[in-house]
Amino acid sequence: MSVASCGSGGGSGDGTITMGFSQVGAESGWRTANTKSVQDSAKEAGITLKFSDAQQKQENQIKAIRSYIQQKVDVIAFSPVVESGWDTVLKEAKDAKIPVILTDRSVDSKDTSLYKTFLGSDFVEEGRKAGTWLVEEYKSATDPVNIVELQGTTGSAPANDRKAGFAEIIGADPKFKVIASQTGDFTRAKGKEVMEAFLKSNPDIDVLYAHNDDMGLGAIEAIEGAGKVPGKDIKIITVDAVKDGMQALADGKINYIVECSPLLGPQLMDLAKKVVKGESVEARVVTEETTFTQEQAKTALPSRKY
Ligand code: GYE
Repeated sequence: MSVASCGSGGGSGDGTITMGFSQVGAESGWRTANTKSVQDSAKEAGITLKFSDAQQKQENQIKAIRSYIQQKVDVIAFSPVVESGWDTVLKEAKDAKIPVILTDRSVDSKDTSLYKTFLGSDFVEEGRKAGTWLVEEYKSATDPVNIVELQGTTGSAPANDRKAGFAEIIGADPKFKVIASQTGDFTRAKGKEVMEAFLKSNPDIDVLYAHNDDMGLGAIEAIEGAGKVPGKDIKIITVDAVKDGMQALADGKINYIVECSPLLGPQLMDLAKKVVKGESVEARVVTEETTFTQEQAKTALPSRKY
């Protein structure tokens, strides 16, 4: 990658802010909407955006961040594909005096001075919301409830936290049994493939909990392929609430969706302007989110932006 910068403090040198952004990939509808939000908001905010797609690989993100450091961008923002293993590269950014903003996903670094703020959802809470709906839905059931879980990308914050929040809530009642739990990497194709395997080895699945809509949508194909009715024979809970997910919810194929907003761009640009100016910002900025039943999805769909 070429190094193009001039002026002190890096960036363009004319007062325009340059942001280096390392995106996870293009694995899901959520991610596509998130990328668009970041790109559109940078334009609106007059921020020059250097954007790279890591194709769900941490090593690509580390390379991108190093290149942004070399190019002396004014601020680095990234959505860490996994939680661990960031200390070295974040230390390099800190030593180069380039502020870092975590967006969407967090890191597990003990040294929180390595980044300025973390903007994104509360994934544990999302998992709790999914669990709470399930407990309510099955409140009068006395038989065991057999659940299969499609996890997000292994080691990612949303996979870890959505699993933990859900387990915390359903763990209070032993009738809820997670009989299989595996990663579907947040993609439709993997969601379908893993659900096919689940269906083969488990004849009696009551519920699917998928950590995102895309995996849930892939799983619906697998369920239909096995001659079962999604939303009826197997109840489905997902997270995100992207348009395709909401359509499946309105159509009765998904039963409940916990919203996770990808529209982080505007807040990210505001935070970037502040940290570049040296202003202090909140260490944690949590996105506001809701949940959708099938009826609510029908109402919300026409005005859904992503
Ligand atoms: O839920 C999933 C995406 O990090 C919140 O990543 C994000 C997750 C989102 O691939 O669809």
